[in-house]
Amino acid sequence: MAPLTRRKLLRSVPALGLGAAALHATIPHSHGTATAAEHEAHGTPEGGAAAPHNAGRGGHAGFRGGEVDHRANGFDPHEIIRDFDWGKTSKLPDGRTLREWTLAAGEHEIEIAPGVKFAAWSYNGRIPGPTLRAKEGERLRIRFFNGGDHPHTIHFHGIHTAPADGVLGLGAGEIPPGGSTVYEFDALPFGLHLYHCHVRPLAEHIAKGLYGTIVIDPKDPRPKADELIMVMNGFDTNFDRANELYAANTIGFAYSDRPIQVKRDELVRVYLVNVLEYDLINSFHLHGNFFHYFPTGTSMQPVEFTDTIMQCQGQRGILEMRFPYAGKYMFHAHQSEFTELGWMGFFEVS
Ligand SMILES: [Cu+2]
Repeated sequence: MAPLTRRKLLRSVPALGLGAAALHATIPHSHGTATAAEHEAHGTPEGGAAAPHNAGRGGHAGFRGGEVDHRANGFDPHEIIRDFDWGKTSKLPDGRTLREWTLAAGEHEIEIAPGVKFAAWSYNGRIPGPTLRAKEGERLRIRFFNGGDHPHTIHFHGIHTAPADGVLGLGAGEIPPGGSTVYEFDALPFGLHLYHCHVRPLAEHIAKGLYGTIVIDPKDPRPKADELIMVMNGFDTNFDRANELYAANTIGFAYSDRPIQVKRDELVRVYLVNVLEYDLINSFHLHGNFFHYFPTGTSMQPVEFTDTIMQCQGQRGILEMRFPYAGKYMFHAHQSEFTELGWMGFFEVS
């Protein structure tokens, strides 16, 4: 008999609450306390199960049983969201700017939901990795050190030479444990790009957490805004190549527990990237407002004014919005299943 999976349970159980015991038994968890799936099941009002302690969320599902220990994880989604790493700059003989970073791959256990541990791989100890920020046309140099127990690389999206591509058989190829290399290329084209490990099995190397974003500002910069980075991801906690948890910036419900503070009428710019493995499509839906959408951020002209966009893995885009009214406005994947398993949050407009 084929093993019972979360997906099959979601299909076969009309109300999540009824499936709580089965989910608890199915999804491995490291602690004696309730799993995220169980929290989820109990917290779903439609399930008619125990009343959620997070009723303050307006009836939306969440994880019970405390908060993730961000300090133990070594990163906090509330800091990652506004953390852009401009690197270290110097001048090249031809007058151009050289911008440099050091990225190290490593392996460490993180808590992705209260009491749910995950054996993660990361760049610089955080998931997503640092959000690198540069200006169009600069020279970029990234020193890579592999501090993990498996071969890894960094494959950057962008326009560059073959040896800088970070794949097997080109340039330094796969970097063995303890090894290092340097990736160097021009910051082109302007826009929003991603980087990730490109060692096979690729799905595992990405799903473990080896990815991040690079933002290249156009020479004629975008208007001043409150800028946010959101990397849509998920975690396969029982290695069945299906995700049990979904999030923006790794920790499900983080921006529901503590909404993102923004100002009324101020321009908000969201750099949105989808790195989600195992699911074909991800999406972003905003409540109470619309946004302009710039796919890949490679044009200054938006292609759409909408409240919902979708991205397959590797797709990304810039969202620009202003909130005309104060209050709390939800955002989430419009796949309800992802929402209920962590990918949702709030903007709090003051
Ligand atoms: Cu890797």
